[in-house]
Amino acid sequence: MLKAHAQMTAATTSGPQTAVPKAAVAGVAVAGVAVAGAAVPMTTAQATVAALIAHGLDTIYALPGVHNDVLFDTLFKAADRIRTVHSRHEQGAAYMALGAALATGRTQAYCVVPGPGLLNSSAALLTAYGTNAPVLALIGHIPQAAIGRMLGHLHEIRDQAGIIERLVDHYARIQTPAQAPGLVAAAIASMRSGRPGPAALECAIDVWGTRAPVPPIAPPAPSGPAPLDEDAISSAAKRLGGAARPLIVVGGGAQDAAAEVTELSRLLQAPVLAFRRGRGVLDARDPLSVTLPLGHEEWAKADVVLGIGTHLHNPLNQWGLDDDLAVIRLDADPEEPARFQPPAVALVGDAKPILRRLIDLLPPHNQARPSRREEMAGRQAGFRQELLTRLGPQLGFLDVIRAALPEDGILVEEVTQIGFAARLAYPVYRPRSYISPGYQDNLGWGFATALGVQDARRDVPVLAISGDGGFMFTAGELATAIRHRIPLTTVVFADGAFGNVRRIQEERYGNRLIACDLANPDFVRFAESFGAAAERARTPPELAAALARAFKRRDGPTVIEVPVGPLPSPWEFLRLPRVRGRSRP
Ligand SMILES: Cc1ncc(C[n+]2csc(CCOP(=O)(O)OP(=O)(O)O)c2C)c(N)n1
Ligand SMILES: [Mg+2]
Repeated sequence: MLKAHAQMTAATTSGPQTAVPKAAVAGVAVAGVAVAGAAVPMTTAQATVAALIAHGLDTIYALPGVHNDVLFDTLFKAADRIRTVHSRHEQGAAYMALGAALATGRTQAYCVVPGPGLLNSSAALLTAYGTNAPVLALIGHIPQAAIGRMLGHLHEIRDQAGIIERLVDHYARIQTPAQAPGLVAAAIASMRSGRPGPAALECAIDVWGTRAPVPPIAPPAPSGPAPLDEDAISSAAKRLGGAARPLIVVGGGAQDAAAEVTELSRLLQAPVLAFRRGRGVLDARDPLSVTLPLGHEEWAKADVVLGIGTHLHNPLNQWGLDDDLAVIRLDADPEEPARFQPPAVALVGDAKPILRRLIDLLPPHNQARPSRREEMAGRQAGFRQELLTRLGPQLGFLDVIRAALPEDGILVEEVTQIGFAARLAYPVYRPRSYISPGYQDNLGWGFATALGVQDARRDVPVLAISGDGGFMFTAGELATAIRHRIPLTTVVFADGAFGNVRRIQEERYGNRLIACDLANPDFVRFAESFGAAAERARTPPELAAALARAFKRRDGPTVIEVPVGPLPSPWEFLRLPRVRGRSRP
């Protein structure tokens, strides 16, 4: 459901964001961007940029064009407060904003021209929606008076607003300078309230330069703690405390509640299952931290499950439910808990304060529990052995990647054989250090998203893994990495195929291979031609040596090509059978 269609509204308050730069709100000019102490004449572009700065944004990922020239000229003048990082294709700009948002948890923005620019960025916007990432899209428009008239203006697209509104929950068009700060504030507030996610603001080519008095640009008011539903939390505490075999399942919505999830897991001796976006919430070195297969075994035996910030897609849709399993849902989106079927208890709001209260209320209800650490450590060892037997080649590479990346190094995965195996076997130690596309699983997201991750987290090494298929979706952004000196390391596993598709055709379609073989460039020479460092590694030890060299370079990108043959299928570990009663469509 749409949160808002705020085309004509101009709200003036906003939700929480990062620290507010003082100079942006002190009533002084900020590098050519006037920031109001009292209503002062400003252009729409100036008011918009000042509002972005006031909300703590320090970067905008962008690809320019005539519709946004005035905005870019304003960004030029504000360059000491907000960096403009330009990409080579709009999908690159939007994926970079997405990566920066997923890595930091903070609002990030991108700006593109209307029509084709918007559409070029749309897969990233879709993935921002799917991963609940606070990505603000600033989208240009044809002249205000011509909107909707189909007069054939440059980049005109029928019902641009309607298209955007299908992609994001909050959309508005800025039509005057005075509206801009309020609309920016409302967009950012909407991205951080309820289910977080992207928002979009449009502005017409002739409106960016319109000048008019703009009221003071307020920094976002700090929002107080949301009220807690004591009854629901207490009921959850009773059920969890009384559970013989509790299980916790975490998704992306639990990333900022790692300490609470860890404490709850210890109190309940409950395993914590994460598939993609919940990885790292419980440190993988904790034996109670499980991926799909062990989580599937636990689901079969659990009597109470607590799902935190997750759709519970695999368990509910594939593994099944019965009356012996009580499902408690904690979600920021009030509509989520009952979507599949009404839960035993619904907890709505931010995971962190709700879990903190749950932990306070739990002890009187919690039964004495023997430690499960030894049992789980034994099962983890058995599972690792099984994976080594079945997916040995993938694990060989993943092991050297884990050893090379420091504890807080970030892995950005892709829809590729090594990526699938990473979901099962790559140990994640910290929240936000494993970046996954979630349920969109859109091929080609990885490299450009990882550029945004590395751009926003210049303090840690970031590693992108791609297949040869996925890498080529955005490989041109190597030029962006060079231009903006982004020290990302990318490992391209080249099997000369859309390998996953190819294997399905071999196994399920009588080996009738179609549209799955790839003609590749020499990835080393390709990367070098951009000015990137590049090398080829054929074995895990060679990859280890190449990664050590790559992580020492901090002034530009490295591409490592790893030629591989067909890799063993991970799907027996990912598509797991129904283990409980009825399953629902
Ligand atoms: C946007 C998008 N298009 C198509 C697909 C379908 N798809 C899933 S995996 C895959 C092949 C991946 O090839 P590659 O990146 O080389 O990885 P490999 O399986 O060979 O390791 C395709 C085409 C998808 N998931 N997303
Ligand atoms: Mg491939």
